[in-house]
Amino acid sequence: MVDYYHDHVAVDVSPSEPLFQRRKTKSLRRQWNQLSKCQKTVVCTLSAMVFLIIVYVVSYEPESAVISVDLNPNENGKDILKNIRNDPRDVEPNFNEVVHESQVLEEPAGAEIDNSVNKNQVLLPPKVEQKFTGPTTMRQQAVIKAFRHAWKGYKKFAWGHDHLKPITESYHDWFGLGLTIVDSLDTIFIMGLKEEYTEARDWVDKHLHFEVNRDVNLFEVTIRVLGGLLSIYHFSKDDMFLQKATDLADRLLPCFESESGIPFSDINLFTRKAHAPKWSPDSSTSEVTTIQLEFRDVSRATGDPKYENAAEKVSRLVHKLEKKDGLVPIFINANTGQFRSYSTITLGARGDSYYEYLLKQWIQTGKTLDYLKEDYIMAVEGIEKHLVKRTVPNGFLFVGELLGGGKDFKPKMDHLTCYLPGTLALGVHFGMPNSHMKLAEELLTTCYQTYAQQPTFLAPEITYFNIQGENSNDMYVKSNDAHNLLRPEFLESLWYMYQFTGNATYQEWGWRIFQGFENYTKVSNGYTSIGNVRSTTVVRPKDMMESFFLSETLKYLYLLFSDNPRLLDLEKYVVNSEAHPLPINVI
Ligand code: DMJ
Repeated sequence: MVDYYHDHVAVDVSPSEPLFQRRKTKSLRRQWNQLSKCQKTVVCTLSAMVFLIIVYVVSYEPESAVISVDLNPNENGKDILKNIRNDPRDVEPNFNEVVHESQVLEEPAGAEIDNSVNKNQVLLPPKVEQKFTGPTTMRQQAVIKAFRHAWKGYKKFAWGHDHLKPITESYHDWFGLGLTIVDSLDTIFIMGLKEEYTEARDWVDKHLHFEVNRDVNLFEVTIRVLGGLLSIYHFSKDDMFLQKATDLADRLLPCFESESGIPFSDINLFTRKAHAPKWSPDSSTSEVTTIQLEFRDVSRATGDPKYENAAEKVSRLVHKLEKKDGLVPIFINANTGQFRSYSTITLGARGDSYYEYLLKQWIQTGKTLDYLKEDYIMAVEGIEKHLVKRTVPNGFLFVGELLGGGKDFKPKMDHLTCYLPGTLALGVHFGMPNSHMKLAEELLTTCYQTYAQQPTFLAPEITYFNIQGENSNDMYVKSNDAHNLLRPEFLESLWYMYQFTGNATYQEWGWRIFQGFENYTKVSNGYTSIGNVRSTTVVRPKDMMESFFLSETLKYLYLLFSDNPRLLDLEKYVVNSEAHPLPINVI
C-alpha cells in the first residue's frame, strides 16, 4: 500500500499483505541464498551502479540550456570597497537577508514627522539572488535580436558616448557619462548576453569617471547612472559597480544643501556646485521626488545613512506641503521649499514619477513608511476626483491636466502618463484598494488606443481627447506632438499587468507595438526616434536612440514576452523609474 498523503512515499509491509506476495518474497530470498559469494558481489555492484546513474540523471542540469553571465567580482574593487564599508556579510558567502538588529527604519510616532530620520542607523539590504536563464520564447529571442542590433550600432558609432545618432552615424553627449552603456548593463544581465556584459563592464571599470567639469541633471543622472550601477551591482555582486555608484552619489549630494533641503536640479560633478536650472528658478517636483529609491539604496549598500537621510528628507518636506487632494503642482523652489503658485498639475512631464515613488519607496522599505502610503492613496483619490474623464463617443477613460493651479481642465495626456496603470497594479498587489485595478485596466485600454489608432501602431508623445462631442473621434494628435521617442511607459504597464493577471492579451498588445518599432523605427545602424506616427510613409526619422530604449523599452518587452510572468521577482525587487531593479528591504 502506498501512502500518497505525505512528502515521502512509504511502502506498507504489514501482515495484511496478500498471500501470493509473501510467497513471491520468500522465493526471491531462496534464490538469493542459492547464489555464490562472487555472484552476490556482482549483483550488488551492478545495483549500486544503476542507483548512482539514476541519481546523476535526476540531478543533471544541461549547461547549454542556461545562458548566464560570468559574474566574477573584481577582487581589487573588493579591497578598496572594504575601506568604505564594514559589512558583516562580507565574510559570509551566503548572506541572504541579514539585517542589523538595531537598523530598523521606523516611522516616527504621531503626526509630527522628524526630518532628521535615520541619522546614525541604516538598514542593510538583503543580498537577494536572482537567476536569469536566457530567453525561453521566440518573442524574447526577437527582442534580443533587436537589442543586439541597437548595441551594434551604438558600439560602432557612439561607443562611450551618451546616445547613438543612428542616421548620421554619430553620437550625442548630454552628460558625457556613457549613458547607454550604464543604462543597459542590467538589461544585458537579464537577457544573459555574455559578450556584451564583458565589454560594458570593462568600459565602466576603465573609462567611467565622474571627475568631469560638466553640469548634469540630478534626476536624470540618479535614475539612469546611479540606478543602473546599483542594479547591476546587486545582480552581479561586483563591488566595482558599488564603488562607482558611491563616488557618483557623493558628487551629487551637494544638490541637497539648499536652504530648504529641496535639492537644486543641476550640479557640476567636478566643482560640486549645485544650482537651479538655467531656464527657471525652480526645480521640477517629479525630479526632486524621484531620487529616493536610489539614494536609499546607496545607504543600504554602503552602510552610510547620509544619502538616504538627504533624499528622504525631501519626501518628508513635500509631504508637509499643502496639496489639492493629494495632487502636486509641477514646480518647487529649492530656496523656499514651496510649490510655485498656479503651476500645472499633471501625471505627465514633471509630475509623473512623484506619484510612482510614493508607492515604490513604501514598497522598498518593507511597507514601513506610512506617510508615503497615505499620500499615495490620497493622490489616487485626487486623480479620480479631478483628472479622470471619459471621451465622446466611446467613453475611453483618460487622465487630463489642471492648469492655473487647479482651475482649468485640459483634456491632454502625455504618453509619460501611461506608466500609471502599471504602478496602480503594483499597488493593488501590495494591498492598495482593489478599485485601483479597475482604473488601471481602463487607462491601459486608453493608452493602447493611442497606439492602435495610428497607422504605424506607435503612440504619439501627446494625445488630446474629445470630451465635448465636437466630432466623432475620441482622440486626436497635433502635428507638434506626433513624435515617438521610443518611450517605454505603456510597455512597462503591460508588463506589470501581465505579471499580476497572467492575461496573455497584454503580451499580444506588446507584440503589436514591438512590430511598430521594427517596421518604422528600425534603421541600418540601430533604432531611431521618429517625428510622425501618423503616416507610414513620412515617419521623419529624428536621428536619436535614447538610452532608455535599451534600459527600459527592450527590457520591459523581454520580461513581458517571458512564459514565466514572474521572471523578475517583484517580492524581492522594486523597479526604479528607469527600469532598474533594486532590492526590497524586508524587515
Ligand atoms: C525615462 O528616462 C524615465 O522613465 C523617466 O522617469 C521618464 N521618462 C523616460 C522615458 O520615457
